[in-house]
Amino acid sequence: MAEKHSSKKELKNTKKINRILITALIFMVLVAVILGIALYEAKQDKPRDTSLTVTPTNEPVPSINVTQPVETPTEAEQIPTTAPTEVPSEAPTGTFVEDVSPTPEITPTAEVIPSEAPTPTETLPTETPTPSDIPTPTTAAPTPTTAVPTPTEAAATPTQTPTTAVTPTPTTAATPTPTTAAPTPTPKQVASGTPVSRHGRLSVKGTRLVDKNGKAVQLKGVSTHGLQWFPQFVCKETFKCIRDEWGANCVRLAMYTDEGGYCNGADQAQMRTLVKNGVKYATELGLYVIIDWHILHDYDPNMNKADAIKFFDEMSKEFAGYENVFYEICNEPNGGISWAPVKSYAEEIIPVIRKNDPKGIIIIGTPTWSQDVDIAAKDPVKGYDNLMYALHFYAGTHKDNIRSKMKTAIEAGLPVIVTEYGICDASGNGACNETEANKWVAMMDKYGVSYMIWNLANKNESSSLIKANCKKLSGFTEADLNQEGRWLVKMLGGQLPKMTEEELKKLESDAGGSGGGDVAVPDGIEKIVDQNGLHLELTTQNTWNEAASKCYQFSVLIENKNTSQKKDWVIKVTFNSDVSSDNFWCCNAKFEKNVMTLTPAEFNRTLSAGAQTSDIGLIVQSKSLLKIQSIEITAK
Ligand code: IDC
Repeated sequence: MAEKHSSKKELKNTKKINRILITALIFMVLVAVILGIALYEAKQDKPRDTSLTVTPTNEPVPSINVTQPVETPTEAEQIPTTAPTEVPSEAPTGTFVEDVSPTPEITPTAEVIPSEAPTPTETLPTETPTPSDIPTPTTAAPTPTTAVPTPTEAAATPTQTPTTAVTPTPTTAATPTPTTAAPTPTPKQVASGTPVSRHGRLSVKGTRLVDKNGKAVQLKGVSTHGLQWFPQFVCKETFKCIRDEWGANCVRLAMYTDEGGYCNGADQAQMRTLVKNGVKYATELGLYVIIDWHILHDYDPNMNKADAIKFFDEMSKEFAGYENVFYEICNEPNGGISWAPVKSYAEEIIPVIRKNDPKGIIIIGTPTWSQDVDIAAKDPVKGYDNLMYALHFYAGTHKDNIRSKMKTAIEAGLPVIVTEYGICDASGNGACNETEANKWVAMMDKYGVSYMIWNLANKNESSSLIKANCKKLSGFTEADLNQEGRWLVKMLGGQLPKMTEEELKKLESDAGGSGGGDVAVPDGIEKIVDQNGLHLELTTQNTWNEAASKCYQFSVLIENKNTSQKKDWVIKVTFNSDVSSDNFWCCNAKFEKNVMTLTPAEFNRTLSAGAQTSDIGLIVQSKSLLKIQSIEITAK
């Protein structure tokens, strides 16, 4: 039984082992099958990566990629400018293998490269490309904003100077803000050098200025305002601007003697330095320069003659060797002073200058605010070369009557120079009269007369070229200039309307000759009255016929002889006949039939004890010869 039991047990064990073996065999077969499949598959399959979009190939780039360069410089300036159609050789080429969005790396760059990307030649300023200026493809191409030449860059070189001194043509303005259309005419022609380098020392031949070659020249320039008030414009930057941007060839330095000027409180050494600096700047820039002893309220040049002698002695010693310096020995004698004392003053000053500077041109002022050139012409200073005589006008006030004086003087052989003029009225203020100014320019050009405009400053008055709110010293735009300044730039640029031959002839015949036909000055028209402690002088400066009218130019002087201040003076003049006027300065004037009433301008309203006012003037018209019936002066 035990054996039976044991063999049963053995049989059971054997079966168990067999089952295990079979299971193991099956497992191994399974493993082998799986491994086989795996190996097979490993042999057959490729790795998959669905994110990959480009398969590198060595194929040529399809055309689609040519228009969309695959290189993506982030900055426009990194783009080679020579050939946006060429793909750099190192650039990865590629083909789209799946319809997937391009990754940032291959974003088409067309929007980065401006489609009209400027080529190097387009972006260069057009005037003078030199090979070294042209950007090479390897250097950064200029971006359109910096590369497009601005008008300023395109402007002609600032060293350009007027074509000839006869008709200076300004260069294009190198103003900093050309978009505001500065009144800067384009040059027709550009001459090299400066006015002085072209023309050298000027001299007087007959009635004209001629250059070193004997060729007639005209100075067309600008006068400063009183140096004691506006010294800042004695400045090389400003002088360069008036030469290059406006086309002037001369500057006048107006050194006032009175009104806080050289003989009336100014630091004389400082003033002389300022004048010398002005001459220095003008000389460095090749401009002609006039040193003006600017008498005005001190109406008789003999008043400050001793100072004048010392001043001109020093100046002519200093500038004897200069080719560009003129001496103007007295701005405007006035106050009724006649030619004789002015002439005798000139005869004292001229030898002082001549002893030092034998060649410099000397300009002599004439009576009646430098209007009486016709009178000087009858009795000019003798014994010296290179003398000229000043004629001044303000186009709002002085018209045919003064043009007639100019014509008369020149026809009598007097060399006339307009060292000062304005296009407003004689007060330096009031409305500008461009029609009359244009007539003046036509006449002066016809006779070859030189002219310097009043004034290079920014005072709040019509005769200041620059607006009061403009603090610049150069680069003036149209908006920076007053009407007179804008007119000047046009005029110097040769842009005034041209006169026809007939118009010129009429102009000359209107100016007549010999003073335009004097009307007799009626008896008693010069009046001196003393009333209410006020001394009044009403003087006839000039008389002439104009159309059917008789014209009388009066000057008025008032002195307060009271011991107290007086203000709001009123002068009432009753004539024998009806009178009218649209030309008065430094006062207000009303006309009712035959009564003329004069009242003050703002600046001469108040007269302190002992004070005088003398710049008042007016031109009265009447149909008949005038006589004064009565005059009265009152004040508060
Ligand atoms: C004027 C100035 C003005 C100043 C006045 C008095 O424009 O600002 O207050 O002188 O000094 C002249 C003179 C010139 C005058 C000018 C205008 O030569 O000095 O300037 N003028 O009145 N003569 C006729 C007119």
